[in-house]
Amino acid sequence: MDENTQLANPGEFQNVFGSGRTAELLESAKPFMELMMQNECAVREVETKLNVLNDEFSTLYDYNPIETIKTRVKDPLSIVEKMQRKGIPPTIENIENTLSDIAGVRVICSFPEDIYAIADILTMQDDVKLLKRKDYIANPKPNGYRSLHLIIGIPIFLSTGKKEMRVEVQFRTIAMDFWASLEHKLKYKHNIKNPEEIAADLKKCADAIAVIDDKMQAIHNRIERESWENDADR
Ligand code: 0O2
Repeated sequence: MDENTQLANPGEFQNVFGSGRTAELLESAKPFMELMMQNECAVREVETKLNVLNDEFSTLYDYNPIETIKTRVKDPLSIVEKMQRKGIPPTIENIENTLSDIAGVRVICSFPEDIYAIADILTMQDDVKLLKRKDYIANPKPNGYRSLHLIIGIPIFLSTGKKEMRVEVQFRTIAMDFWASLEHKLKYKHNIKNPEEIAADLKKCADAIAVIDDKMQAIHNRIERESWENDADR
């Protein structure tokens, strides 16, 4: 258990769950659990769509554009913290209307061109709505962060009918993901002597990674082209 998830006073747990109101408390948490379940389902829908595309590419072209798919549903504490940061009371209705990143899918591709190809194919599907697109690859953040972010609307089918869910889909190359994981650590370590120096080093790495990603793309394209030409000559 990390320091964020520790109860301020361990006795609180006893007070809450030993108060004879356990059933009532669990009942009142049901709408929130329902929201989390629906977001789990939305994440699974998107993951399945991406796996289908990857399988199709693998069968037709002997090529996997997607290296890895990581999924997560934002944890309840982070949801409440984000609502507090925005100054909005964390009711179910407010959470649903405000947050677009409760359901998150991260798609790790080998090459930058795969990112745009898979993002386009996904958003062209007729049950997927593109709600927002932020291209931090074409326009990197000042710290060097690069990724393509989409917010998509996708239906899930419940016993009561269809419900449209929002899912944040982040696309990155393997190298961009490697960088973002390390950079993310910097945000949560508060006992570092020279964070500015590390941030400057990370920025240099991000720029070097962008150059390498482009070079790897060019080599990959050349291999594909030459092997295709050789096959055509035979
Ligand atoms: P977690 O734990 O990854 O979910 P918004 O969500 O729209 O209110 P914002 O900043 O406009 O906030 O969203 P944006 O820019 O689309 O970024 C949201 C997510 O992208 C972040 O989620 C990170 O996952 C990732 N991200 C954005 N900028 C950076 C960055 O500079 N470094 C790294 N490592 N990741 C970044 P969360 O909510 O921060 O956390």
